[in-house]
Amino acid sequence: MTGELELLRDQAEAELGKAGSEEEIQAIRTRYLGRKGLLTGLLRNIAHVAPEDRPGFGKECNELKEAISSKVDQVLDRLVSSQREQAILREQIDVTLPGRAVRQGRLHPVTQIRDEICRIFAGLGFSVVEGPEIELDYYNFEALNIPKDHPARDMQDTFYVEDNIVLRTHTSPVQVRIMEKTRPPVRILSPGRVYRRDSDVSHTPMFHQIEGLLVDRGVSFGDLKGVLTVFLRQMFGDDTALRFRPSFFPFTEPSAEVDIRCVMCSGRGCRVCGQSGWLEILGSGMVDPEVFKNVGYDPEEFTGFAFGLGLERIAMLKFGISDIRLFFENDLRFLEQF
Ligand code: 2NL
Repeated sequence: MTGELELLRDQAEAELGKAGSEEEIQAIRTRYLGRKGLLTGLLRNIAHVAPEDRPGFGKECNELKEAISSKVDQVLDRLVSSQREQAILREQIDVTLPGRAVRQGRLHPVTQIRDEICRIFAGLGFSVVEGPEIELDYYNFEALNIPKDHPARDMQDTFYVEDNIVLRTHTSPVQVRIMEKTRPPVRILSPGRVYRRDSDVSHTPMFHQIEGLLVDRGVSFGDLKGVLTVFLRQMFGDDTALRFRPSFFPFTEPSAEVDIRCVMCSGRGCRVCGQSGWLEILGSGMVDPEVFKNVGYDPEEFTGFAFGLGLERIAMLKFGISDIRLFFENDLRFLEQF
């Protein structure tokens, strides 16, 4: 190797030995091997070399080029892997640190009760239906045999949107709409929000209701008692005592309210059941023939029963809650208990 080439090699190796960054190493590659680099410059001077020495000179130049190039690669590799090693040390993760807890959500107690009731009635062949919360006076009252001057309209203080438009006071209008559209047999359950102008420890202006309706040929009060008994025993336990009490609703005749033995005191008498030993759970009855006429069913051909219950009331009894307003405050300390 000529002295000039040896000098170039030693110089390149010395510079690479001192290079501390990727940029410096790349700069060395360019300075020696680039198009305008030192080695390329030497090769361009081949004209000044004696003709017989040219093949040897060219070969040596190429060998040096290879040597510097692989040295640059080697130094670069070493730098990259040592940087990587340092990064790994720097970014070490402490796997013993406690993790961040994921807060688990849960269903609102009223939703839990709704789902449970829907599940029980699904097992009895009922399907769930829904309808508008803003309702025509006709579907909320008129079709249900509650005329304009009927005292029931005072019993249920109603939110009026416009003259003939109300916030529904029960979910019965959903069932009226279904009956208008379909022929019996009908077996439906209508859960949903209802609205009444009322507010104290046991009333909120919005609450949740479920109503049920079964219509077919030959449906009797015995069917009403059978279906509601199966439902209440599944809901409150197999040995729950029940009683059916005569009552009145404009849309059913005869009508009955259903009580269960008090879940708090087992009938001995307490504050929750007003010392009676019984809790009123739902209202029910045989659908009034007037309602059937309004939806185009022949009351001589079809009979049926209907019932309605308030979900917050059931949830209060089931979970032992004394103030209905707690359901709507969204206080997690309350909601996380269910
Ligand atoms: C209660 C009482 C009741 C009904 C709701 C009903 C629906 C149609 C026809 C006839 Cl479409 N009746 N529903 C019947 C009896 C009682 O609810 O205390 N609810 C909280």
